[in-house]
Amino acid sequence: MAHHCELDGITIEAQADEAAAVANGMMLRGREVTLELPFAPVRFYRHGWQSWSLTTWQGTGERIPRSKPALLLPMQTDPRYARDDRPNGSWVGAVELPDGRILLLASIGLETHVALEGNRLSGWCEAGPVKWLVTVGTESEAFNRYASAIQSALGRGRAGDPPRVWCSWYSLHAAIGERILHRVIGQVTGMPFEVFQVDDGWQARIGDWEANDKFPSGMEALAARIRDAGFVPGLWLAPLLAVPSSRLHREHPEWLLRDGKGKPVPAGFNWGEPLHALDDARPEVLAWLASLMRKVRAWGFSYAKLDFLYAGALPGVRGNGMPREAAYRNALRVMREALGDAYLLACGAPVVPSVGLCDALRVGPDVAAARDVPRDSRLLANHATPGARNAVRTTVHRLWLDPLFHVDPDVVYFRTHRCGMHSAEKGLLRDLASVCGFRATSDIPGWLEPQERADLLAFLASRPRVRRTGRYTFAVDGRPVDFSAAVPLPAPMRLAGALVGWLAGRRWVLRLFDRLQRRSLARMVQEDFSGS
Ligand code: 9PG
Repeated sequence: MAHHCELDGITIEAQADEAAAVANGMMLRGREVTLELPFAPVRFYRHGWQSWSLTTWQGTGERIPRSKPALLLPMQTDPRYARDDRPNGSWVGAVELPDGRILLLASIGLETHVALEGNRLSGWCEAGPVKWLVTVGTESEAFNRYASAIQSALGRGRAGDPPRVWCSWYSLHAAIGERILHRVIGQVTGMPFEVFQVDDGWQARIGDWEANDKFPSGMEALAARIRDAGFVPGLWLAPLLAVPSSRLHREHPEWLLRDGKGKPVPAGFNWGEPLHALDDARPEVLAWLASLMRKVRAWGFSYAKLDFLYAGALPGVRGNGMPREAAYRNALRVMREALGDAYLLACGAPVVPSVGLCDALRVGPDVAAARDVPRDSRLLANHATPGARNAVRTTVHRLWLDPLFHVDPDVVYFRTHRCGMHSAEKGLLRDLASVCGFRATSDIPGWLEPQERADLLAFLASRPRVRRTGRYTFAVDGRPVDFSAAVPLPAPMRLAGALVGWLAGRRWVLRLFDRLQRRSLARMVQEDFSGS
């Protein structure tokens, strides 16, 4: 049905089942809604599906190159829209009008997507009709209104300051073991962290969440050691994934999410193996997830970093026909409840479906000890993989989510040892962490020079006053900070990219890469932790 609307002096022709004026905008209802604007917008706000997905303002005529290879796409974005070349995004789309104001179209519901074609902004839902907010204002007004609307519908995470976290990933990666962690715990003891978080590398397999043989004393003993040192024990898991080599995969093939042909839905490739997703609409899977979370609590961990959560919302055939994001949200709720009062950080997570069920959400790709990895960004057009520039770009476009959960920009670096970033780049990550108010690092104290250690301690203790002065600029305790250099996408290298893209799509290449990476990490850890 057509509705003729006036919004802040702009005449919009809207198609929707219903339309009603609300404070500061309009509420539409429908499975599909379209807004015909009286002029061509200048820029489109593209909101990525999950934590790592590219989120940025783009030119309305700008075509973002498709990322390669297809095998890795499910880890980067919603695979259903990965081939949609229009400016498009998940749940929310906004346009910048010629006069600088922002017009935002966003669903108060799940399973939705927004795209721009010429002057027409459209939104649709994969499930039934939903409510849509249309609002015009400054950038912060428009996004704040959307954040409060989602908060009213879905709730929010716990209030108060986020904990300060020491996380094992960005120094030791999967080369952790209890001997090394005990030494790191010794070094971190007395430093002002609330949480010591054990990341990827403790588990037998992705899917088999038991200690591997590098943790002969078991997870309960590790948690006790962390608690004795004065920290809240934190643990990483990817509970919605299973790799083919896992016992879970072998013993419960019926738990895997499958496509219309009965094949497991591809969920990416990592750890040298294809990733498969669990069918989170199955009651047995939900019961297993709850008992896994209770087990982690019983071990003594009360901070859970639940990762690769997008797997639970991939398109597939769910037995009860439940829409994919609703199924994911229900699984997250089950895990949330089983975790009791533990702190829940969602990572690799579909953003809006996680609201109200997590305390923190990673809002960008991983940082890394390098500003940019040209292989990924320029050859593969992949802006969702580890690298400081990718992390800053997406995070700075997601700060409006702050009222809904603790906004996690990932860790910061102070070290020079085993870090390829210049001090200005490390400084930018620290400033972003200050803007987010989330403080975490993986720097091993023994790797730090005295000045670096002093800077880390000062950073952990600091509570700077942050004022936003522009889209990408801030005053942090009065000092101007500008993130705009991280925003432009690096120029693609198409020809070489085609070759590297082909190679990166071969499983044997990915397996080889994984093996080489593991070997060099093991060597590094051996060098750094031999002797004493
Ligand atoms: C552990 C890590 C850390 C990290 C998480 C997640 O291939 N990929 O695209 C890819 C992206 C992110 C990623 C790993 C692989 O990192 O964000 O903090 O916990 O898993 O494996």
